[in-house]
Amino acid sequence: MSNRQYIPGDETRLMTIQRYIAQEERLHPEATGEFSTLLRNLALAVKIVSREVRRAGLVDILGRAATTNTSGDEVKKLDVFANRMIINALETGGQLCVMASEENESVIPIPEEFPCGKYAMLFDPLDGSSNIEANVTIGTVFSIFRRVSDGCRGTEQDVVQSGVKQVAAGYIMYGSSTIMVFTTGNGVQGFTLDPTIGSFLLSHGNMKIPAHGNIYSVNEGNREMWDEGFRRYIAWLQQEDTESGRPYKARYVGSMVADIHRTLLYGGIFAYPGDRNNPQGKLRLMYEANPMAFLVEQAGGRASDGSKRILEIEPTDVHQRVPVFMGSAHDVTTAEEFMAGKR
Ligand code: AHM
Ligand code: MG
Repeated sequence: MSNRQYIPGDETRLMTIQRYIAQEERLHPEATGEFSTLLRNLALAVKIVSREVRRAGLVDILGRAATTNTSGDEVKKLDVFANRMIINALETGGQLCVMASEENESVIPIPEEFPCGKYAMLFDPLDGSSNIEANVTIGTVFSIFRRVSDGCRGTEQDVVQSGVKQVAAGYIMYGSSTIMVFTTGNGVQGFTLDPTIGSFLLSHGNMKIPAHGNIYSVNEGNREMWDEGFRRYIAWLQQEDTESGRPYKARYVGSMVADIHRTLLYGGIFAYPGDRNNPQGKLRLMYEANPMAFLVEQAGGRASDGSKRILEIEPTDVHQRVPVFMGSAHDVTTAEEFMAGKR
């Protein structure tokens, strides 16, 4: 299949998300079209979220909503809007059997009046929400599984599956442009929103992460609370050794979507380790770690919880957290070696 990229000015070579999915479906004669409809509906929802993110400074939807989410984090109004937008756009289509959102305590059933389908979707509607008011990049993360429960209306069983079972995952980053990056298990593709025509166009075909990089991305304010192995690893990255490309550069946006996007493009390592106060770290397995791990692996990188593959973790709770180390294969392996006391 041709993943030819959009060259600005060459309007004859546009590859939209729809065209890409249609091409993919032709490789699977058994495909019913349900999945492409699901992605189309998601793309529409996030275009509207993107519009609201861009207008956020102009209208009075910024600021704290009077609530906290199930993980105890503060919820901002844009989170509430994005959450509602995605639910509304996807519950009516007939492709999903159930949803789960980082912002909702319980799974989100598909109302009886709407048809239900064979997929289950989890999402973090606006990740990096502490950055909203500073006009810093934020994003949406999604993860899609096949229904495994009996019956048409899904249950928690459908959204608490191990990451290796994901059929698709991706993120939408609301940065200087809006980009949707996703995988269906056949490489990673990035589509940039052209606001003048309202379409996502292939801009980053078959993304590959460099085998090693020279950037580390972690909240170093937590250093004192980290395990000794990880502290030694970061200290080692900061030592000068021109032959092995050290010292590494430090880059940390504090929006996982932005930090992972940069890591996919430039390589290096993104980490949110456990620490003595939060042994499982901060990031959620089902909403953040699994979808990003699927993307990073599909781009040729590695995603670990410190000792094993994130995608192989058997989840027990839809909101559980997990330590995260992902990025260039070489860098993640070195971090694991330090944490295992081998270096
Ligand atoms: P959120 O889902 O409440 O926005 O939290 C997740 C975010 C990630 O995007 C980011 O990697 C991390 O939290 C940053 O946390 P910290 O501020 O502790 O560095
Ligand atoms: Mg969030």
